[in-house]
Amino acid sequence: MDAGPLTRRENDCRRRKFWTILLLMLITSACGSGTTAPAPTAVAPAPTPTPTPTPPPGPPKPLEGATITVTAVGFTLDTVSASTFALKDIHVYQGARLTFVNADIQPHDVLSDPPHLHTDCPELNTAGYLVPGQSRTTDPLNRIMTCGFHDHTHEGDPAFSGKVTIEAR
Ligand SMILES: [Cu+2]
Repeated sequence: MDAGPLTRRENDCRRRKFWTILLLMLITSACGSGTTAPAPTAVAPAPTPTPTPTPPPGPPKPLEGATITVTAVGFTLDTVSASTFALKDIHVYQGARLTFVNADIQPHDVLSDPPHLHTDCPELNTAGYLVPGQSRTTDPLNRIMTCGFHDHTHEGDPAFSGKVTIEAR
């Protein structure tokens, strides 16, 4: 092969080739940039702050005792206990006692359920018969159970009944 200086013809050929290639490159790059959509920037999702779990309100603490007043229209739980519990769902700690006060002008007879039998919670029967103005405290409620109580002089009247659940400490 002749390694000497290129002929004019060869030179022209090279120049044409060069410009052709350059033109093709420009076209492809133009096409490329025209059709290629910019790659979507991957947006890192903002870290979701872990919500601090609100502890569910636990059951209210059982009472150390409660006072129930008997009036002409029914039983009333003392206001402090009533702020936490309903008369029909009193919760006390094991060993607690209930105090019954007869604020009526009639006698009342506080006894354990079941009506007529009064056998479920003999501890409650200590309250028993109360003349007007009299009050009495039950024996300690030591058994883990639910005790219903009622006024025997108003047997079957829901206003003269209640329930206490004894819980372990
Ligand atoms: Cu009874």
